[in-house]
Amino acid sequence: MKKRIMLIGNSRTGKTSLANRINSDDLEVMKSQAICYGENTIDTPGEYLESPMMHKYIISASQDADAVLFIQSFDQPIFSFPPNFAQVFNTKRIGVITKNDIKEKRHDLGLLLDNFREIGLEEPFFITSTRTGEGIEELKNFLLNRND
Ligand SMILES: Nc1nc2c(ncn2[C@@H]2O[C@H](COP(=O)(O)OP(=O)(O)OP(=O)(O)O)[C@@H](O)[C@H]2O)c(=O)[nH]1
Ligand SMILES: [Mg+2]
Repeated sequence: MKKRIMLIGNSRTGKTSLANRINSDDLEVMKSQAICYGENTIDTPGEYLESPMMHKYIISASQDADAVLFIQSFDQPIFSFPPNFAQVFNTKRIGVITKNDIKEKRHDLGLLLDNFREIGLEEPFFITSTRTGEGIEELKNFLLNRND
C-alpha cells in the first residue's frame, strides 16, 4: 500500500489547507469530521488529537503513513500533546508551524519551537503559509526525499 503523509494538530491549525497544497488540490476547506485520505496525505480532524480517547485512531491510521506532520499555527491555542508523544510514531516526524502570514495576536515562535522539542521533535522545523505559499516548496522537497 502506498505510504502517505499524515497531518495531526489542534483544530483550525490549517491541516486540511496544507494537505490540499501537498496534493496540489484546490478543494474548499471545511472542518474535518473524519480521517480523510488524499492522494498523498492522511488528514485528521483536530478533535482526534484534542480528545485522548481518539488518539488510538490517529495511531492506527499512522500505519499507512511514512511521515507524520505535527502542525501548530501562530494563531491557535498551543496544543497539549503528552510529553514525548512523537515517540509513539514509527515514522519520520516533522514539526510544521502554519499561518506565518498573520500579523496580530501571534504566538511567540520560540514558544512553539520549545513545544515541538517537548514532544520529542527535532529540527528541521518548517514555517509555512498557505496564503502566501511560504515554506510549502521546501516542505514538499523535504518530504519527497523522506525515504533516504
Ligand atoms: N491566515 C491564514 N489562514 C489559514 C492558513 N491556513 C489555513 N488558514 C485558515 O484557517 C482556518 C482553518 O483551516 P483548516 O485547514 O480547515 O484547519 P484544520 O486544521 O484542518 O481544522 P480542523 O479540520 O477543524 O481540525 C480556515 O479558515 C483556513 O482558511 C494560512 O496559512 N494563513
Ligand atoms: Mg481539517
